[in-house]
Amino acid sequence: MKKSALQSLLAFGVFAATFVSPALAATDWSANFGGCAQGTIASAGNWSSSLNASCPLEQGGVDVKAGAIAWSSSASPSNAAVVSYGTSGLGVISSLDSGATGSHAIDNIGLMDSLVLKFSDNVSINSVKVGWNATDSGTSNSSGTYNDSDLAVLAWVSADPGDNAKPLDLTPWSGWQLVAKVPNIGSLSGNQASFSNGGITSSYWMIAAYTSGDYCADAFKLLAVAGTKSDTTTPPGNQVPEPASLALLGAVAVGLGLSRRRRQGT
Ligand SMILES: [Ca+2]
Ligand SMILES: [Ca+2]
Repeated sequence: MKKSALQSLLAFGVFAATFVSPALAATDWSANFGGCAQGTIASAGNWSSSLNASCPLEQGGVDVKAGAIAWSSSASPSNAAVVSYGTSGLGVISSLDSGATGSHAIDNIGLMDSLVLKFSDNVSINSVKVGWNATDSGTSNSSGTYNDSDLAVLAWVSADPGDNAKPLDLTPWSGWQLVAKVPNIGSLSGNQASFSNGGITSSYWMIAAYTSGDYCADAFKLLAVAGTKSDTTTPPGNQVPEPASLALLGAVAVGLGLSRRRRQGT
């Protein structure tokens, strides 16, 4: 069976950080998306045109903007938009979403949604917080029932794509690296998770509805991210200090998990 775009993407991930705890990690910047205005609809694959420039995100000297992307199980990108829900955070509406609760979150029923975060500096993300999730607020729509909120954090580790390029082009997927998987963030204290990130820094990060446990039916809205700022001036997508053996194991593990998901369906 053909892999979906996200599956292929995550299978190329060479590092999956160990989830640590819901406690706050040491940070020197944070961004809260609770005050963002609506984004605009981006045409398929052109995530950068959905970047929300009006978010009040100058915190800790790091500016960040959020863009949306969604794609189908056959790796076709969809039109998508960042949608703001106040203190619930940011969701993604894509072309197959109904607009119902859960559907207009970052979800993976129908299409697989993610937010791309574009930072003004090279940063490391070490914690995420959601303001709404399907674990706390289970809901159903015509496409299915959301029952948890598995989340993935990925970093762009390839060349700087620039303002108008697309780091989410369908090739090469290896430009993104899986940094952390957070199973069911809505079950954690404060709907928040902290994790080790292996020292990876980038100016492009992605927060995606992901798979573990039941491998499907995830929905959440991203309220905040935090982390550390790199002291270097290297372009986005740089160092990835990871032994090859661990990298291979991580890729295999992810691939096995995703194969299982495909067998179970979404
Ligand atoms: Ca959605
Ligand atoms: Ca799930």
